[in-house]
Amino acid sequence: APPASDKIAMKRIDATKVASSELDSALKRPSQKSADAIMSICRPIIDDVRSNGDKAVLNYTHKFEKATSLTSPVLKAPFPPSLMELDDETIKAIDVSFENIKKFHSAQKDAPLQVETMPGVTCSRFSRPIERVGLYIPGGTAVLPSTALMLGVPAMVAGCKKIVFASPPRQDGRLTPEIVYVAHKVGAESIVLAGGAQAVAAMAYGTESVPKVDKILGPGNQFVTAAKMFVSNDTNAGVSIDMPAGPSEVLVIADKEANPAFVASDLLSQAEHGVDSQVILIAVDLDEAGLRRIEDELHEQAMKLPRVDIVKGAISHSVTIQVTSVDEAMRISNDYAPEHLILQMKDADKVVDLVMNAGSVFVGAWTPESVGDYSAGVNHSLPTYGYAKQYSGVNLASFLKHITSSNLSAEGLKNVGTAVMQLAKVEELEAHRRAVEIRLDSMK
Ligand code: HSO
Ligand code: ZN
Repeated sequence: APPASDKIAMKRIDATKVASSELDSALKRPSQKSADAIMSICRPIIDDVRSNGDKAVLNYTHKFEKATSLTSPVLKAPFPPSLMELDDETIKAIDVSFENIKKFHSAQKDAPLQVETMPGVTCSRFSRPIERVGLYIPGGTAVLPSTALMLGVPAMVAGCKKIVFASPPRQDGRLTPEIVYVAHKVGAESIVLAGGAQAVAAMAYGTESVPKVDKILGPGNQFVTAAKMFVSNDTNAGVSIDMPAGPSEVLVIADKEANPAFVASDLLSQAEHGVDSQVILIAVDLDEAGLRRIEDELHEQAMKLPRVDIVKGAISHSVTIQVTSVDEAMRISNDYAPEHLILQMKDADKVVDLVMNAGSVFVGAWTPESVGDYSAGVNHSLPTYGYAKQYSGVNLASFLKHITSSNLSAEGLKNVGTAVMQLAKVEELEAHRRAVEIRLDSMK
């Protein structure tokens, strides 16, 4: 075994022995930079893009991405094949994932519904696509064409008329070809070659060449998140967003039956995302030897990873919590509301019934989170930072509006009119009352 000091290890907390406040503080997400500080950087960028359009966007891309050869901030479809040259294995992998994501999201279509609430009073609901959507694909330490799939495919399935991608280009001014290929497959009309607040502002307000969109979706760093929050609060922009995004996280619940190597591999696959990622292991009824096996695996596997330095950062604010029952594990998990919840335990599928708050659940030994990150069909754009308590992950409905309609017959108006007139009277809204009365009188 390596000397204790060099070991990549999560701290341990025995939930049966500590005060609940100690448990709470161990489960705190790593704190974010203050929103004010971030906003004071974003605000001038947003204003600049609003007033100076393409020129401002291009300037920021030259400055932040060092892509100084770029002469236009937008790549319009049809995208040249030379920008999406890929090897066969990658094309196959994207195609398989595309089909699975498409299948699962197509199945989320809900049929229009119609209910007669009283004889002659018909209420309906139907959905329509959001017309123009802007999909942000982060750059940074890892390129994520999978995120392009997770946002682009549901937008396509929903029938959004205008799909705009935005992603920061590489220094040579190009995007990673996988992203262009996905944009092509989902029928995107253009790709904004920019990142950060400048990309968000361009899509929110539109520029000479960037189309204004109605909703902006996709994860990003704190600048992207702050800019999304800002534009969604600006009534001049008339744009909505998917959800606030924070660093990625996973919570694994493992019992004695779990394979320690599998458990460690899942913790690490999330830890390698970023130094601010957080991974939590809840060990149900594991003895010292059982905990050790997972910890040794974690260290050994981590040391072999190319991103071991990032892993070390994430592990430094991660924790193992020892509990004695599945109920206790689920209580803690529901309270934490993890973005990803992995159940590696006996009868894992039955435990799913106890899940109240989580972005996406991975059930049993053969379901690593990676399958959901890429290819199974579920979406990987999920609520982080405890927002799984009130938000759903990206899904087909994220790209739709539900519209209701009512259609009454004369008989229907007779049936419901009395209630309407009485409530209008209570609210002292006489015109409302008369709109019914005038019709009832006309029937006499
Ligand atoms: N686990 C990430 C998604 C991702 N993983 C993209 C790999 N590529 C956040 O859900
Ligand atoms: Zn991942």
